[in-house]
Amino acid sequence: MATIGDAGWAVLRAHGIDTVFGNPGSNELPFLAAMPAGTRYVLGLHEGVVVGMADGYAQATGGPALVNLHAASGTGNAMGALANAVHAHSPLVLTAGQQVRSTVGQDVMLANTDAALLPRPLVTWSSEPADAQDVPRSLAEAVHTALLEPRGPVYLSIPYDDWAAPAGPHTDHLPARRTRSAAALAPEQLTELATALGTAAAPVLVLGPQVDAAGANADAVVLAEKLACPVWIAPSASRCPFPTRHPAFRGVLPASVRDVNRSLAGHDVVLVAGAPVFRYHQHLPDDLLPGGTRLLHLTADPAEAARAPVGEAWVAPVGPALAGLAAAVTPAARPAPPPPPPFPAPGGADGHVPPEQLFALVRAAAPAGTVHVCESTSTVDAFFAQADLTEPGSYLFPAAGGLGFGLPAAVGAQLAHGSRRRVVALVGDGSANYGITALWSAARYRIPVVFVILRNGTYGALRGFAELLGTGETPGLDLPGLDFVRIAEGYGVPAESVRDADTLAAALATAFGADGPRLIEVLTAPDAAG
Ligand code: TZD
Ligand code: CA
Repeated sequence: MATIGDAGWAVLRAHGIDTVFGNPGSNELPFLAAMPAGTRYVLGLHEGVVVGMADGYAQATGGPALVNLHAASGTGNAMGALANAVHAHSPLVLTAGQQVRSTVGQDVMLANTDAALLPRPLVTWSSEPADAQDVPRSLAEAVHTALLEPRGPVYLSIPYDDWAAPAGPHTDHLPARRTRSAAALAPEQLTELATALGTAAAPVLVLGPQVDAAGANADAVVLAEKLACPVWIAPSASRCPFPTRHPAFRGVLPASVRDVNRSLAGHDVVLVAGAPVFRYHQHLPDDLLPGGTRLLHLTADPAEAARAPVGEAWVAPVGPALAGLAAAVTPAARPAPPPPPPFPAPGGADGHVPPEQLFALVRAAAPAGTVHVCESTSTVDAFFAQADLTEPGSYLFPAAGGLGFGLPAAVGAQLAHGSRRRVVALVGDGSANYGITALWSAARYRIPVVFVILRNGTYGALRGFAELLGTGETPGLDLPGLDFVRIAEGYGVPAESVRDADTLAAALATAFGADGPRLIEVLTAPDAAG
């Protein structure tokens, strides 16, 4: 007789789910025992890493990723990483084991009373089936909800005695069910937007992560070329939606009201596509937009549209909308922007490798199509000054700014891409610690990520903020005495430390040529070793 385990897994496998990212406890063992042959279990040693790996995997494949957590404590450990996945609109299906159904009310050890409440308000859908027989349908609902626009993580708590229970009637229909997001711009809406852009004197595009997630980067190029207009990446970029060496590319918009206003000066029409308006960070008040500027906002996320403080919004999947706009706009009579100057020659130094020089060396060493998972918070501008990113999916950054994404997401993305694309993780010596156990998973499963740790001995970005906020020298900003070579070797990843450009170039060549993970610690500031 079919069990809940058989019926539940039939649903998951029907959606192409053949990988589980997890960290198990007693509540989860019956779920794991029900895993069908051919399913891969990727063990992460901390739940932040488990969710970070799944997030990188889902962003690399575009499909759902299944996570299995241990009750309340496992879910709690996962919350920071979950915030990133929410803002990345990653279709993660989080499951957590629950104690035996009949005992939860007594709050026995490892029961999670009110389990569905715990991950809210981060997830938009969270549930614990009211009966074992509803588990397969609930799993289907979880997958559909995660995948329907605007996409995002969902959570399901499942009592462990459910898995071996007999499946009820009506489970046969579940695996074949599909739900589709079908909304699109109406023809007259497309015309309205195309006319506003086509008749603008000086339009500008501001593109966000949804464009890259939809693989609409080439449509954005056509639109920018027809409009002969500049293109920015929206503030607090978590993906790269536009080729960074295209003549129209201007970089990442700075993340303050004042600097957005200044950067958009002189433009009468701004199209923000696939991003919030705006994901500000530094609080520098000013007018939201230059006087007289009209802002058009295109997003797949109704909440993003509703909460924006300015602009007119259209809610639709951005991929087809950009393709439609690219086809519909009248080409402008303006001259196209000139080609970009050659990459600036980054300065070198004695005894350390400044970040911009490091990024130039990575560009020279990385094979075409390399995915850059970045989490080095004070060096974002230096990275984009040296970046040559063309293919969709070439750049990932924690979408909610929650550190601990970089190392695990790189492992998840490399697992998804296999031998088709290489992944390099460019991670600060602060950020690395929040997801450090991802190194073990990379070693354990021979996932050939090139890990580069930028060691400046400090929380550099916070030093920048200390200047902005005038808080002076505060405790908790320095990180002396970290040795990433010994840490990496302890987790099973071969590593070396470098402090000059030639040695770094050689180390990168070796790492990109390896068939397993490698870690390179780079001293990026004079006093980095502390
Ligand atoms: N904890 C978590 C989970 N997320 C955070 N964003 C922070 C703390 C605060 N934080 C930042 O926002 S940036 C930063 C911290 C601690 C410094 C990161 O240091 P790093 O990079 O070494 O990775 P830089 O280039 O030295 O800033
Ligand atoms: Ca640092």
